[in-house]
Amino acid sequence: MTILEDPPTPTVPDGRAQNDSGGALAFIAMAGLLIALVATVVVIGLIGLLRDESDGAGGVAASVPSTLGLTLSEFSIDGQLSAVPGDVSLLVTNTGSQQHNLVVRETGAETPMLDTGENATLALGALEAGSYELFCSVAGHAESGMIAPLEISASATAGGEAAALDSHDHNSPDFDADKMDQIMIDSMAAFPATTEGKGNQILEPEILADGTKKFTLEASIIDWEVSPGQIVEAWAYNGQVPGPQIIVDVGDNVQVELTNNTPMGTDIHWHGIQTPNDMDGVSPFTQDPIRAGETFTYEFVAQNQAIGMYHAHLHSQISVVNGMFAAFRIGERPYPRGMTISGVAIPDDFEPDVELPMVLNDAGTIGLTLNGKSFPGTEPLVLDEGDWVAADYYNEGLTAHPMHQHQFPQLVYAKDGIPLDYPYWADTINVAPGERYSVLFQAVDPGVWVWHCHILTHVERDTGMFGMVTAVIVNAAATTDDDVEEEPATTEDASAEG
Ligand SMILES: [Cu+2]
Repeated sequence: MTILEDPPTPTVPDGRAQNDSGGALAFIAMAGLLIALVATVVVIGLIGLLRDESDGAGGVAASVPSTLGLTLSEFSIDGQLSAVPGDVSLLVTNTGSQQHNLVVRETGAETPMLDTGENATLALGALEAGSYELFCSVAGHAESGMIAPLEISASATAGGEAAALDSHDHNSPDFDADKMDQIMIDSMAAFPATTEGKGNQILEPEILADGTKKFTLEASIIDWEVSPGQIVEAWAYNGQVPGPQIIVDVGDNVQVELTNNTPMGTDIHWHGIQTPNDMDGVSPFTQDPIRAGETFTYEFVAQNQAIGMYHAHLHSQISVVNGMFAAFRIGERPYPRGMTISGVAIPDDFEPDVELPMVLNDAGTIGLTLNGKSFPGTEPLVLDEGDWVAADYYNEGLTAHPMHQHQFPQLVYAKDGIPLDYPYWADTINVAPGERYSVLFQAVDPGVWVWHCHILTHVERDTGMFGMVTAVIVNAAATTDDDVEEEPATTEDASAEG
């Protein structure tokens, strides 16, 4: 990930026709005349530029080659986004953790798909003054923010929008540490922020005459507020991201009626749930696609305890990453009751105080999120000192996320819903796409404790903190007798400290 030095400073164009060997006097005279002529034109041109900073209506615009350094990451395009008219090349580096490319909409030029750390040079040839649109063509990435204007204008300077890139270069004249500190601090102070919409709501079934639990789902495209003011087109079940939680008991007869109001065919795969083959939701093999406007009912017996998910299978690279995913649980979680793990005994009658699904995503219109929200829109977990939490991680994204908890070790007792014979404690748990990890932790210390993905570009960018971060806010237990009525710290008190 190299950072470009400043692009070439604009210089006046060379006179083209001066390459003669020039022996004869007459020729020297001619050349002198020519130089004078070119100089005059250049001076006139410069005056024109000074008078009219826009496009230089005359047409004698400076024409110099520029190489612009750009970086691709989840989900932004940063770097030098302005240049003077002339030959423009882009040195594009993928500093993210997923594949990206860069396309110039107006010219159609595009880099190959770049893996993490790869770069490519995209020669665009001569660009006239104007605004060009750069974007990543991976499905959903432009919608998530990987879109940026490239401004070609005679008044462009080497600086311009280059601040983002220069911010990493301590030697750059544009490096402004105080400003960078302030941007980060301001972005963190915005937490927790309220947003419209909440996912993971528990879906109540209709109980049919024979005891079957019938759940009704509608898939549709909705406006979803990922973080304050950032509203995206989500593909959602029942208008929420993640979709509603379905919880049934072992042995239940389950029906799920899905009406597809998205524009494309769909189906539902019950990930980690055992079903008859024709209920596996893999069209066209196990069923016909549920076309736009159609309804299909899945029916199966909930055979085994499971901590699973449900999501679309057909067009999953669009619909799932854009929001069509949710948690599905059968029976009780397999708590390690009566076990002693690294010296910590879990009581025979253990019950958690709080249960929490933690659904991870990183792609599509939803982007880097916890439970469908990006910091500061992520919901803090507010606890009382001593509370036990049962959290289930579900990764519905495209890359792994090492989920790190400050202060409280997490007891991993089930992987993909399957109870572990040897549960273990860890402060960081790497959750790959499709995986589920079920953990317990106890909030033994008051304070605001950060809980986040430890891929640092999933939580911070030059514009501040974002993405896969939330906090565990632990209110101190009242130190006086039980009959003291209301002394616990409020959420605001606690979050103000952070
Ligand atoms: Cu991550």
